[in-house]
Amino acid sequence: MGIESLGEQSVRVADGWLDLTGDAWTLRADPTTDAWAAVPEALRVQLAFGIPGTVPGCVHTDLMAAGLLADPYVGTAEADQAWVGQQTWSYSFTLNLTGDAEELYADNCDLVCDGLDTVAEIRVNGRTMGTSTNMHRRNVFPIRPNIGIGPNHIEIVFRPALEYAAEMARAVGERIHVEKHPFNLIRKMACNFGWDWGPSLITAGIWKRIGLRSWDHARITDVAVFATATEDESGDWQGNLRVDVQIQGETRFGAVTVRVRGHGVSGEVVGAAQDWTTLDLTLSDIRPWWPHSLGEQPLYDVEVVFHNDIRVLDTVHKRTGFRTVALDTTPDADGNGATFGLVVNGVQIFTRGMDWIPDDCFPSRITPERYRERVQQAKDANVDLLRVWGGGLYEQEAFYEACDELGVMVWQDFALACAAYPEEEPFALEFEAEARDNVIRLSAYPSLVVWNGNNENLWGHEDWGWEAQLQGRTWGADYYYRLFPEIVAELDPTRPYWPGSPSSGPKELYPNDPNYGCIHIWDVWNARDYTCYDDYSPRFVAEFGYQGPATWATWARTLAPEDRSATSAAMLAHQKAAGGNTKLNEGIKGHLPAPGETAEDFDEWLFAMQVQQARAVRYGIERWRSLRGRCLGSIVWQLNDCWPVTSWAALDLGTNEAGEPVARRKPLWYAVRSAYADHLVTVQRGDEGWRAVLVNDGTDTWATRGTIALRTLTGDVLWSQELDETLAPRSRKDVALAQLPTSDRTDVAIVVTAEGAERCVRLLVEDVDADLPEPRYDARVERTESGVALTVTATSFLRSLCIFPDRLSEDAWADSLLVDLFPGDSHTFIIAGDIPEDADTDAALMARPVLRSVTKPLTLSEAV
Ligand code: BMA
Repeated sequence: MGIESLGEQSVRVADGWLDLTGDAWTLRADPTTDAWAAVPEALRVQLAFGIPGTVPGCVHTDLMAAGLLADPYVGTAEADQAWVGQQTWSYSFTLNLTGDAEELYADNCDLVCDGLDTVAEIRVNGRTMGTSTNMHRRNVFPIRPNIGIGPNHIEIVFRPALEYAAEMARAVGERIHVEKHPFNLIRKMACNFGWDWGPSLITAGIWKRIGLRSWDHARITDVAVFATATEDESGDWQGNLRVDVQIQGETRFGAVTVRVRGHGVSGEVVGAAQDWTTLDLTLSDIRPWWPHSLGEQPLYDVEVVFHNDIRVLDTVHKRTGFRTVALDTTPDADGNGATFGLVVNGVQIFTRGMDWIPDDCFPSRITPERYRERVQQAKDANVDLLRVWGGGLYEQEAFYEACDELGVMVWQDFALACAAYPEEEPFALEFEAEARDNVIRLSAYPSLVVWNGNNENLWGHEDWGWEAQLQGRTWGADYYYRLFPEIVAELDPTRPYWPGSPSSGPKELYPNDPNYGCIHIWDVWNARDYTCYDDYSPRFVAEFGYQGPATWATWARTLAPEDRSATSAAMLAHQKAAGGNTKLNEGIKGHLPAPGETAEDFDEWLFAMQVQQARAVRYGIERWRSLRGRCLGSIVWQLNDCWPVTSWAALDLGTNEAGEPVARRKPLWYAVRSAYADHLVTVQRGDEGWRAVLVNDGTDTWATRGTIALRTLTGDVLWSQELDETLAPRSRKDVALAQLPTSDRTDVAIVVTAEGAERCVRLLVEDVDADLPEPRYDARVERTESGVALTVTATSFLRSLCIFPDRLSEDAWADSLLVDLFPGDSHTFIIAGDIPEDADTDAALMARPVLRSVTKPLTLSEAV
């Protein structure tokens, strides 16, 4: 048949693609609207005449690039920028077509827009070609009859998002939502309007790829790829591939060939072309795709060629991996609950997850490298699943590509969160279109393992008084219980669907029931102490979390020196949670010495609140893993941030000297890494007193020896028992303590050491009540190939020893944090980054505020 081989890249050959991304666009504001009065006077002339526009991009990033808008991430700048979101903006481009332009000779020429944010009208040479009101879907506008030789004016006009939402409120009635703005009345990333960790920066622009595609007769419009794996009796894996190809135009005499290859195997199947052509292919001896916690991530190239006997008409390339995913929801024998666990290639796993939010308020500036770095940071913290939260996006391709390559599973929410959503038109059609679009778009990625109906909308309807306020209006139930599951079943039968996070499954069951499905736990943080995690015995926790401030280096670029205190106006502008600081202050009581809130206390405040955050989340994870079996998943709210803020995130988002984004690790990131390690040792306090729990989520048997001891903080061993346990893969074991401490002694800790796991040190009382001595230690700094090595040898008990090298060099970070040392113990921190080599720096590395541990009070000076 002579089909050209196209190599690895996803390229089209048989039709013309003219890329329109780049910086040749012009951005203008419309001076004839009422909102124009809000535009700062100094900017009016420029904005009416036009400034350079970049695509993909948005108005905010273009204004910043032109020097017309302060960085909203710094200080209180966000507060003065509401005018941006209120304007009508246009992006325009002049396309010069010469007489031999392919676009003019093809039968069809389409303007393909992968993402328009949001209320857009598309004009070509002054004529309206179409509109779009949904940021989450792709648009294709046929424009062939409207272009000609010479200059062609392409213009996309964006109306203000809130104006459109107000129109929708008049048309279908208001609906209850959290936060200030009615994000539920427009199909735009919800958190763009402000969230309890994010600013309100209402964007507009062409946020994804745009281009012109010219084609004759017929073209491929969509390709869906579904790859599953089955193991035969001899342990060989078979790959099953289904490819659905949608073709627009003339299919007669055409054929579709699908070729798959990789890792030494290849296969091919040919079928007659139809509007929708479905081809199945079975491959033997494939290597299955696994999450990184279970194995490797072999990926296979899939080439889809639409052709006739004479030539190739269109080609699409995809990449996939073979694996079978399922949700185990087997009912309990007593009928009072059900399992809820992910099963990959037949293996039931305990999910070690984190929730993912958009990595920037301006998603168009998230590069593939940045996605990859963020997913790598998650993987490095032993995270094997990211839940893409419904108040954000169906992410860009590079996110899923990184997850595929790094073995991080994705739980994808449909993009609805914390609100009632109307079921009337135009919404019903938009939801259907966006669901179809994204289910197909993301089909090939093996990392994507679950589709989920929404975030907290079922719970809100049940528990937050929505039912009364709705007065019979629609709220989205039809989407979660009918539309989305029907679309997933029709277009992607290889993936499980769950109605919501949280949800117990069937409509009749209370959505946040700990005996069923997935739950969210938010009374801890909002109202209760974190030890109340012990009151829960859930099946799967899809959200729980605790706030803590960003790192010092991130604040240093966000706050002027005089604003660096817990309660400055600028700092509070970066604390978006209702009563956030009060909850921090209340929550720390009884655990850690409460820090002051003045500028002098800023170091103490950051340290104490960050340690509290890390401990609270670690406490929760250890509880869920200690229940392994009944509980099969933990998803921490949240991995990342979209700007510099005090939030639930483990990674903050700041910038470096070059203005590049940097996600610095907060102490929580280290705590998650420890708590999610394959081998976990934890000490839990139950009704019968204390017990040690060993958990093995590794792929191999874990045979371990060690001791369980009661030690004084001065280092004496009061009693100890031997530990000698063998744990099968994916199992846990309770180990009773031979002697139980009789009272809550303030001077002792239960210490469990087990080969192959991090040592567990559990004080019997909280730090505020413990006899924490004044810290004493020896320290030494060495320069090694892997970085600066700081070795600390304790001469007194050191509690939660941390090093914050970002105090000395903003890009520096340590390999470990939050270490407990008994007298005589040593620990070496390896510090990466640009640390100056001089005596003053060495001295600084060995003392507060760079090196520090929990003391009573926190302000106590720490001796070297
Ligand atoms: C849940 C999430 C988010 C929120 C978080 C912290 O409601 O789904 O909406 O940011 O809690 O409050």
